[in-house]
Amino acid sequence: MASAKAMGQMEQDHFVLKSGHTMPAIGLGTWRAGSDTAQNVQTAITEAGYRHVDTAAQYGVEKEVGQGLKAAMEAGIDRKDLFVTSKIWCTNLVPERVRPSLKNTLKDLELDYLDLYLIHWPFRLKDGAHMPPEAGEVLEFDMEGVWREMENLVKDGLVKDIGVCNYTVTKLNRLMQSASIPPAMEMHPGWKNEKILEACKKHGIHVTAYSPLGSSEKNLVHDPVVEKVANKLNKTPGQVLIKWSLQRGTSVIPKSSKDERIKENIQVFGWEIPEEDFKALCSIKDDKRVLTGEELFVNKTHGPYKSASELWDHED
Ligand code: NDP
Ligand code: 1BO
Ligand code: 1BO
Repeated sequence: MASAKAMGQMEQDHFVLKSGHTMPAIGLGTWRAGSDTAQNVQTAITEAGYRHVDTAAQYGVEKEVGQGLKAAMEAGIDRKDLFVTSKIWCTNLVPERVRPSLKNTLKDLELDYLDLYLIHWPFRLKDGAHMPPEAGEVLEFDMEGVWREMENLVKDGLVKDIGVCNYTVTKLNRLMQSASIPPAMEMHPGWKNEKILEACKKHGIHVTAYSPLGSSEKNLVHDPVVEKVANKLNKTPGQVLIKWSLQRGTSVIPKSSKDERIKENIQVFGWEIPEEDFKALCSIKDDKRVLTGEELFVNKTHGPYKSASELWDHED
């Protein structure tokens, strides 16, 4: 189990990726960010001090994120001081669609490069696939071919780093020859995801924890253990959950559409969760993922994936 002082990274407000590039430890999440996204991004950067924003083509808010970034840059923030992540969606996971997808994302974000481009999920969907997918809508995914095209984006300076999300140890091992793979995985005390974290650590690969508060569905801010630790440390439950992720050595991308929470969620430096409280948080029941992928990729009758367990290579 990760210790309270994972890799001595306690007070670090950034991580250095294998490529040598720096990723700010706290990023603003933008999934289901809603109509105030542009304003939220601007506030996060210009008022709360965020320098990292996580988005995705599939979130449908890249244009709004772009407006927020633009406003922040007009207010004097340099592009080079920002870390912007986006993700390629499952319908575009064929080598010839990688570059056009990135180009669309850059156009919507009004940027000329991304700091990090991620494979959103390691499954390919047919255009217009249903939820759950109908027969024949989950297609074969040429993981190596797509990855080679992602590497070409790095070579051409369109993207600084590339990475993956929602991978298993099995799938990660397939990509292990590649130099730099920062993955994003669901991680919070209610889903610690130890196996992939340990596998990445072993290979020196940095991990970002997504849904660090347990997302909307399993929000852990009212968990009694989290509340108890928060009261003891005179912090909010959200801050305790975010700090827990940082102390495991992961960067973290909490989402909020509320200015006061956006500000609260980055006030996590200059203090620490003591070992005993960290352990208490780790003992919260490690139930199951919030994001199982089932509704996106499982067709119980026709497959190719007939259960969530198959999506995760039976590692859960
Ligand atoms: P989070 O764990 O960040 O939780 C967000 C929820 O918590 C919202 O309902 C938000 O409400 C609420 N919240 C935020 N701050 C606080 C606080 N301080 N106190 C109490 N409640 C709070 O969930 P997400 O699933 O959004 O994950 C974060 C980000 O990770 C995503 O937005 C996305 O960018 C990324 N992600 C990536 C995935 C991938 O496959 N790569 C998958 C899932 C997420 P409100 O907005 O009203 O404040
Ligand atoms: C459907 C996208 C899940 C959050 O990244
Ligand atoms: C892999 C990291 C995602 C951060 O935005």
